[in-house]
Amino acid sequence: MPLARSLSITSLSGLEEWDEEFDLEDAVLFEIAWEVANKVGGIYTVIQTKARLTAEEWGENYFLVGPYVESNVRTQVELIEPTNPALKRAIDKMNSSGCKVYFGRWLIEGSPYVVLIDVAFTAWNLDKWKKELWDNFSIGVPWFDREANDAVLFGFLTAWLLGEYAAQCEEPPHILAHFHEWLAGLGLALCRQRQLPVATIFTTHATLLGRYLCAGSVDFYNNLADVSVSVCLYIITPNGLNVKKFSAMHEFQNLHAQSKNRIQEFIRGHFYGHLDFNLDKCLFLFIAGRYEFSNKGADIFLEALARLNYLLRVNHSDVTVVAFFIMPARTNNFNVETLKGQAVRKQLWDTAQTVKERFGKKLYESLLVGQLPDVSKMLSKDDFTMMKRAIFATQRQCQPPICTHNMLEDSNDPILTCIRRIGLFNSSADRVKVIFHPEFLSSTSPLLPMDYEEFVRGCHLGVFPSYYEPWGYTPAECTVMGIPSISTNLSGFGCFMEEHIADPSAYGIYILDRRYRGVDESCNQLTSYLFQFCQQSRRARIIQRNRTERLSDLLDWRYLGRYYISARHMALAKAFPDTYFYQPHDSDTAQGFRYPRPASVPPSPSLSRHSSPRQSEAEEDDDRYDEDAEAEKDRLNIRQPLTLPSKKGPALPYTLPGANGEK
Ligand code: G6P
Ligand code: 1S3
Repeated sequence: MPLARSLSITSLSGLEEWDEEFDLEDAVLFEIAWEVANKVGGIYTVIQTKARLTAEEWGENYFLVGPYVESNVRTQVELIEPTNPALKRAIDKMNSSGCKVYFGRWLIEGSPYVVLIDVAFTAWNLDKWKKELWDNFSIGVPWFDREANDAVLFGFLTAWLLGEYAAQCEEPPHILAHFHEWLAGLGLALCRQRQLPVATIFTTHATLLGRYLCAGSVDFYNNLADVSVSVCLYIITPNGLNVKKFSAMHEFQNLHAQSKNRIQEFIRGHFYGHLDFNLDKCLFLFIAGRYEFSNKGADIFLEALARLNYLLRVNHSDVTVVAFFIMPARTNNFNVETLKGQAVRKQLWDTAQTVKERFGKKLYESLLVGQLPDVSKMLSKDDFTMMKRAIFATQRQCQPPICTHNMLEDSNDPILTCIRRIGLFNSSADRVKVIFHPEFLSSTSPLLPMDYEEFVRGCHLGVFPSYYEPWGYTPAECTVMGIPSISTNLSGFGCFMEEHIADPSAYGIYILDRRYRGVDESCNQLTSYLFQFCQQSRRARIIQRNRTERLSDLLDWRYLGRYYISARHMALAKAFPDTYFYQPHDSDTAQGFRYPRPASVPPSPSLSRHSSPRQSEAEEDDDRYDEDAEAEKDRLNIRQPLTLPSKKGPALPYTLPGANGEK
């Protein structure tokens, strides 16, 4: 079996190099999660994007373990014979004992091996395993809770797999099992209880308890001390992404322009008959994610939009804001008015093309005979009739719709109810328009045929004012695409960026204070961020996007993967002290890394509050400037040492607010 070797992470355009001496010998890594090849939420993104780096370190000895879901396997997994002889024997043994376990390659970057377990096939064991759970751990599972039942089956089956694998190895194995979130957590408890020779890691993504507490009427953060939990935190592992680098440095700016054009096309259709605003001065804002109205901050975003609408109106701004809400809810498909909008736009386009062709033909014929055309005769009566009819079709008796779909619970829907209360109805006088798209985006949609990435690239600002957000991939995704975003100091992402960037807003990373301010104050802060953003010139936005994109290395797994790597090495050394020795990284001072303010931002603190780039009126719409010189200036200004982990133990990448008892 080929030996997996330890990994050396080289420098990422200036971020500190990191090299850990650690020979993995013959260790085998099983990474276990319900979201392996099975997209439910953010954990899928963690596993899927991290796979390449982990596969680079562990090679043939890396196995992801997840549930077998036929529709996913058909599109994402190539089933093959197990490559590792002991694993093959273990899988064969399980399959001859009433289980269905599959082996394959997950067709993503890094092509990791996957072991997929059909939990439903072994449901005959459920009662027995639930009893065992009660007898040994005093854990009772509700009778008909599908999610909990799946967790029981998955937990027992993964523990069975690990035990069987250990039994099939000729030499005493060095197994490392990494479990993600409670849905996989039972496997870990069973490994301990059965005393399997397995080093274990558990990663919580904090998906459940906090979410439910926050969504209730508990003032969560001010009452944290009263919540009875026993948590043993050890390493915080920030979530990374696979950062795509383009050979042309500013390709992402071109992609922004292309995607924005496509969103503008959609807007032309959606607002047909009411296109009384300048699309060139129109800014696209969006919020996206799981539909949790207050946890995700959709509530304060709407309130801030109402205030922004007022500010733009009283200041006679020529800017129009279109705010998209992309949050899936129960619907009966697209509504007629929305589909009609796109049909009307298409008809106008077709009419324009027909007239253009006729016009072009006449022009050509005239030039062929050596004459300049008589412009007054270039369009016929029929052409005018056709154009008038197309214009008549754009008449509309109602306002452009707020919601693109027929909602099943229209009258109780929190977003729609709030919109009714604040009165943002897409009227002509409103400078802020709202579009609620209660379905995730897809490139095959007849309405807005764009996938999520294309859509984000075309927007100007992502707004994620979450009240509960363990990490939050949405602003991170914006950052690596060079799109500014608003997050909060109650999200893992916001805290991480606040810790690592001296002046985050200068880089287009606005971090809202939802921890130390009341809701109304946070809402005012959000309104002022939005209003400031609307006042930026195009050139300022371009500069800001460049700065945002420059942060992407910080969010790359090639940089952030080190926390996972440290955790794995620590776990192996703890479980197998005779074979592995974990030497924490050679540094005493875990000062952490910080991006300084961009060189081009004025140093005065009063100005730094507005440190998004601002230009004079004359420069307003000039989108050409020396981007490379700007980038170079900032690059030279960056880079301070990052030291991880310290001798006393792994350095925390950042401290959660309140973690040191500060108020
Ligand atoms: C990119 C393109 C420019 C375009 C600009 C629009 O930078 O390269 O050609 O003018 O986007 O920016 P805006 O913020 O107005 O969408
Ligand atoms: C969780 O998924 P969620 O959307 O339920 O895990 C994600 C990955 O760690 C994290 O980004 C998110 O904040 C959590 O909430």
